[in-house]
Amino acid sequence: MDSPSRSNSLWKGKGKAKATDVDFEDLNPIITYRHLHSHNLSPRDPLRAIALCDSDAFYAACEQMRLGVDPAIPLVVRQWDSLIAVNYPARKFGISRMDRWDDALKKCPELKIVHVATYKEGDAEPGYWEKPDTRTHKVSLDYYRRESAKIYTMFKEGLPGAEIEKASIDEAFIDFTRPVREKLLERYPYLATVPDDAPEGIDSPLPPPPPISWDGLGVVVPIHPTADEEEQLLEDDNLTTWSDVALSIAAEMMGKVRADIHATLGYTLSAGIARNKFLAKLTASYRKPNNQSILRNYAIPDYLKPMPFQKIRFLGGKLGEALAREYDVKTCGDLLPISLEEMQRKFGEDSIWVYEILRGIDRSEVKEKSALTKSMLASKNLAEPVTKPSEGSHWIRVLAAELTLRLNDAREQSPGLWPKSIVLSIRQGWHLGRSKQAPFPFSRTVTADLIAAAGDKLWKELIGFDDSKPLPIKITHVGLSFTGIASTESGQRNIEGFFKAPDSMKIEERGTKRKSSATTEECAESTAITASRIVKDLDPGASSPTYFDCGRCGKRMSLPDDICDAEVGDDIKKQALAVLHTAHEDFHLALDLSRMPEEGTKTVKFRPDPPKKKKVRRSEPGGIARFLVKK
Ligand code: DCP
Ligand code: CA
Ligand code: CA
Repeated sequence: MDSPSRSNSLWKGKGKAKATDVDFEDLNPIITYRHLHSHNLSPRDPLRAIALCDSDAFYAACEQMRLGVDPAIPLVVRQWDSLIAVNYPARKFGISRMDRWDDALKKCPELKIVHVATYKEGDAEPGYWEKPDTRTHKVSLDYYRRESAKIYTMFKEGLPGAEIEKASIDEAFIDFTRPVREKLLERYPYLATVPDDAPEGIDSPLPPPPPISWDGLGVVVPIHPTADEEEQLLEDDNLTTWSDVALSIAAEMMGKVRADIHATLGYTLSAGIARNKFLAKLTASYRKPNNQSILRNYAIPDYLKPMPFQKIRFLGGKLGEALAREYDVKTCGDLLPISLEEMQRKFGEDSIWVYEILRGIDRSEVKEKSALTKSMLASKNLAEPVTKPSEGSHWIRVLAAELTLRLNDAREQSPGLWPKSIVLSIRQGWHLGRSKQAPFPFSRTVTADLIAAAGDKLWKELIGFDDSKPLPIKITHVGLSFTGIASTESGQRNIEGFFKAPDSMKIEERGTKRKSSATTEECAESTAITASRIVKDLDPGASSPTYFDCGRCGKRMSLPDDICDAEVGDDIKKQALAVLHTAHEDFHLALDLSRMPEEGTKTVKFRPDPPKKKKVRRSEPGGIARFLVKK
């Protein structure tokens, strides 16, 4: 091990910081003892090591494990006529998610096709049916959610000290900075104390890093992809930085957990490891499947420059289109000559983040989401709209079965969990919607009958069951949800009380004309709650952009990053937006109810609250906000 006595000549290393490009001048920042010893690890920390870990062909892998099928056999997961997951052996036949199941079968006659599980009325558990029908069945992703939770638990247990943010059903960001820091100090103990002769004390730069080997740590993205192998090796030796050391330790840790998950659960995962979330995500798909790729700081410029910027998350939508149109360009490199001032003049102050992303800078944090889901939504887009009031019961039973299973799953983890309210929402298209909400009384056991009865009661109050009366709207979407899920508090009424109550509250919605006192912060919280959930209720096939403006609070609600992502199809975005819409409405309803006296005992027509002092901005957003809203 190196000793501190080496330090005499070490300070010369300081001058080595070598920017390969004026646009990328922070590739080898000076790292001091203060950085290393700081307890507050900020996103500006020069030794950050972040990974994005994504399961390979996730739903297909889940089905392959469930059925005990050989992983070399081509397998796809079907949802109605579309494919939602294609394993890697099937991809070799040119099959992709864009194919219909019958076209895929033509490409590979021995293809194993598994239809995703569905709920059928009257069944407590989803099942795998021979011929599920979208007119009567509802897709269930419960099995994938459970497998996803197992993977997440293995991340948590296998990576103590790391911050883990579940980003979608099959991926998570992992911030390795803290555990890497500990390992650095353990492995290079001479870093633990500032040498007496350090010229600037704790602000002195660290001594030059030791040589490291990348062997067995994954695929290292080359600094100059066009250089020949020998040149690349030479570069590797000459350009090792402490950031590389940090990334290599993170890669070691990541590799171990991926191997453990594979050995225990059978899933293969791919990871990207880099200095920030944006680059980690981009690097994760460098070599799939079952691989991890490492993007050293010096490799950032040549990796980013040829990348079509519209492939980058956030830039896949309108903003990307506007940039491409404005400057007639395609790649990140093409946009580098645009000055920050120019960009801000055209796209607003906030476009500094685009400017920075193009230079490989992203300071967003890896944040663990609250373990507790505060709401649960089961919803269905109806291929055939409900045309008679009596048709409601069927869907309520189907949705109730899903909520039962999910609430029971959650209660296995935390037995005291109970929702405050149950909400029924119906919608016609995008603008006409109605919801009705009631407190959900406590009962020791959760059954589908119990939930369906509560749902029926809401339906009865909202629509009725009299087929001779016309429906108020053509119902194309039905949602049943629980809100305010928390550990049970005393004082909740029991179930009998619920059914004796005179009437639950009624709130009607007319397009976007409603107003309320909900603050944008509250709405933001609602998005955070729903964001993690949206991915779980996907059902390809509806229509919309990637955001909507809430008519009540003026807040623009955008889809979470992983949905806006280029790899997610448009149909999924549309569906996800429908879920976000309903969930956001539910949030407002819950808020209204929480502010009303005498919970749940009378019918209340919604009245706008008096105007608040602090006005919610409703005007059309300008600058970059025209294209997106940062979350
Ligand atoms: N999914 C879906 N519909 C989509 C996209 C995804 O239902 N349009 C579901 C099925 C996928 C899972 O989400 O298995 C994860 O999505 P990914 O985009 O990560 O794709 P895969 O995991 O299937 O493949 P890859 O190995 O490319 O990550
Ligand atoms: Ca995946
Ligand atoms: Ca994914």
